[in-house]
Amino acid sequence: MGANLPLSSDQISESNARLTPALEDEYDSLGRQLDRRGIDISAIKASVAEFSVAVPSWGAGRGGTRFAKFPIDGEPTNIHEKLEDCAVIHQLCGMTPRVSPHFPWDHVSDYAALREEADSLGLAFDAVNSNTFQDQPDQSVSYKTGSLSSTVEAVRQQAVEHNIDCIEIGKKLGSKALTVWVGDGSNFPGQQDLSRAYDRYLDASAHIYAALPDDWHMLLEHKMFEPAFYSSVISDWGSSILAAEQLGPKAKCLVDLGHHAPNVNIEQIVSRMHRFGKLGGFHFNDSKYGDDDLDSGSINPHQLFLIFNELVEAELNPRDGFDPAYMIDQSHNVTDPIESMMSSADAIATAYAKALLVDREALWRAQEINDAMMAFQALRQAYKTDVSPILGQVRLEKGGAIDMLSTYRQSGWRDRKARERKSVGLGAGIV
Ligand SMILES: [Mn+2]
Repeated sequence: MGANLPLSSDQISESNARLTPALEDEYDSLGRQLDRRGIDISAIKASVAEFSVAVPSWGAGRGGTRFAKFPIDGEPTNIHEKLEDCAVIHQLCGMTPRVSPHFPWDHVSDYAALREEADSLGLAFDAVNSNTFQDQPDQSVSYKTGSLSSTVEAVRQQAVEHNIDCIEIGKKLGSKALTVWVGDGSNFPGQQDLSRAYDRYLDASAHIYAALPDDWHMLLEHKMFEPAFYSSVISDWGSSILAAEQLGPKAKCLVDLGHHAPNVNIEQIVSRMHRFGKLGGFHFNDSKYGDDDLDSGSINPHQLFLIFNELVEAELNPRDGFDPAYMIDQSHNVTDPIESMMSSADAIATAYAKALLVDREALWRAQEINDAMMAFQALRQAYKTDVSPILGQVRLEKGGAIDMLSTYRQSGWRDRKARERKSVGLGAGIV
């Protein structure tokens, strides 16, 4: 842990002391229940303790929609304040040790100093994210025709150079991956030659790939629609995996849970990508209608569980290796982002813990003899189990808070920051 942790560890301990007797009672009871099912609770706890998920720097601020953004008092206004808030999240939940930065939003003049600053807060940096979906004041050509797939060569060149700049920044920050999402696409049938646009994307992306260090991954993030409303160049996992195949072994696919058509079987996409060694990472969030960027597990926790069921299968059967980059990617429009990210990390780790409880032998046996009901029950029994004592115990042992939200609110962090930080003022639209 870092030397400059934001919250008082005494205060966290005091809060935990009140809750520890009840937690011990519930943990012991769950332990006996799992023991009757042949599961060692301490092994599950150890796996959950190993689990981590990155948080996005931009998630520390209030999001918004294309209609409006309503900031909160004490919201972070720059990468330094965002890191502070991310450190609060990690200190309380113990499972978000990395921050994923975004450029140029998080630009600073001294990245070595920024890395030290993060380290002192107990944090490291995760994948760097490039931005070629909006124009910046100092750039020479506009992304209004797209970026990596633009028909304008100077635009493609600029987008390639920006991504290479992001790799260079990432090297200084200790990152090992570049996440590339492009908003490229079209709004009218006929506006764009669908094949040539993809060709241009592949050609430009190959230049970025060539600049990637050997131990890095290039994570390709697909998205069905928005900002393009007729066609997107990298619209689905098919376009993504074909591009990753063509680029080479360092290119992998990133699944953002909100970037699919409604009711798509995302867990099956996960399984397919892993089958071909192309599952590179996740952006966790939840949705009701489209790319809603709601809190993970808030709408469909069962889907999150089924996805983790596939991820645990992948862990057990790593094929060409299995090391996906997990990250939260949400827009917190009506909540304190710190509270949303702690609650989401908990929902994600809960889905993972439940997936670990699946009786794999029983599941595989039922699958082999085509016993659909018993195969389903193997999943259902795990899903029904309340694993919260395991998560609470993991947090307690890591120096985090058993009850994250009440400990956070008691700390008065946001009120204190409201007095210290300058106001972000009225903002328009999503960040
Ligand atoms: Mn995303």
